[in-house]
Amino acid sequence: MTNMNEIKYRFPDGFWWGSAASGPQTEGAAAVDGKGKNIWDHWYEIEPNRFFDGVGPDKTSQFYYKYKDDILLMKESGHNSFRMSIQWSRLIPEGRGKVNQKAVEFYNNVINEMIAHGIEPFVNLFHFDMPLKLQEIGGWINRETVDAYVKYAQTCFELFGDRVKFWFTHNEPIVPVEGGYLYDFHYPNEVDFGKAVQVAFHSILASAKAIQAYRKLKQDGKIGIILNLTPSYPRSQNSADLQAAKLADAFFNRSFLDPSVKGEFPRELIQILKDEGFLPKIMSGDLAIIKENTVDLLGVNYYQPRRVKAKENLPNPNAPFMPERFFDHYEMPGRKMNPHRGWEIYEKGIYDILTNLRENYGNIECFISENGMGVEGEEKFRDQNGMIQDDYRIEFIQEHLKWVHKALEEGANVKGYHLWTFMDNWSWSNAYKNRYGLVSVNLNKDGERTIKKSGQWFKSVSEHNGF
Ligand code: BGP
Repeated sequence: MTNMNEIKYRFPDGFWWGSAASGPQTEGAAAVDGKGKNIWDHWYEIEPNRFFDGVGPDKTSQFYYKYKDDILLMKESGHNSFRMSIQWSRLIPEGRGKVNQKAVEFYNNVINEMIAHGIEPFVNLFHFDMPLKLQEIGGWINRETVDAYVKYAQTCFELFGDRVKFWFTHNEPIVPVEGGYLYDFHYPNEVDFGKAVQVAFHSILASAKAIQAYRKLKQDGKIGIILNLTPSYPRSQNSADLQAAKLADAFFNRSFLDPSVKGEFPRELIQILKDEGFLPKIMSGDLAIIKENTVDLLGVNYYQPRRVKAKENLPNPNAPFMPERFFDHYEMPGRKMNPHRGWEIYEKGIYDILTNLRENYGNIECFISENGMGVEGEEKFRDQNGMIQDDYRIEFIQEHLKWVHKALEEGANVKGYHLWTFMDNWSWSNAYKNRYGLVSVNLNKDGERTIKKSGQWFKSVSEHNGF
């Protein structure tokens, strides 16, 4: 482990070290103490085979019952902060209406326990978990969901805002758009570009309205959004490839980044939506609300870059409209892959994002809110003392942190690093296939936790504020 004299990469005082998780992926207790159903509970009921090994959201790591011990493990693995989410369908079982007092008690307990152990709570409001009752009226397509969400957000601020000083409106709001309405990996698994655009617009509007509601309460904290940014790299510097990368960037990054930070949408994107007849329904006053309620800070989730090239064949005009009408994906020869997840590992991407934020987004305050490596079959790395020797994860984190450090030296306004994730957890369709945690969870032994080598290493990084 690191010794004080050997620190080459030192981070600023007060740097946030920790990890991120979400309610639906960790709490379990999916139908307990008055929790309502969300789309994941529902999808699992109707299509269990969609989920790896048929494991559903009821089987997650049982944080609902084990949070006290888990918070001790956070401490033991060097956390000074932790991002959790409140499950909308636990707090307000039908999405709107009655508040569930058991949920209030649970989230109060978790927040208080974290604070008692010196762990700053970062709280996210929406992590893909649309309450089923609201999905039944169209979810984000229906404007009533925006109103219900703002009420839910306000309820959270009023209940927990005396102690929670870092709030986030959404985690990766583009993912429900992509998964639910374009590429079939989230419920309601439709393919409909027009709906996708409406969902995106309402998510952004909801975020701005929640920010507005938060500021009215004058609670003396910060509010932001968490975006998965995937820097778009062109195959070559020829103008057609460059244009392809620019449009992919507008669709997948700037669509949410620009309205969240600058309060306006990318012009290129608006032009495409206009030309193709896909502008969303906007009510008078909406754009002003988005303009006036931009974020205080940004969470950056980074896993992989997006590599694109100009289209090789003319798009089929009869195929459903997709962003891929403007570019092809490009598999760069020699790229480094995480074979378990099928995602490219490109550490410099994290630096390119931070540099872009510094140069083009007013150097908005930000932190790395997710970055991590999912690995299948980690049990084979368990040694005779019971510890998983995940040196590959240490290397993965370290190589990304070196680039974060370089960005910092050049003036990036980055305040912390949260790994995905604290303990192995359930994932949206891969269930427990890939493990991401600093702490392992043994599903065959009632979810027994053991700190991995990466957890010990992370503690030393946090204690020394560097490595
Ligand atoms: C992000 C999500 C997380 C998490 C992570 C890992 O997109 O915010 O919820 O799941 O990705 O991805 P996966 O679980 O699909 O491997």
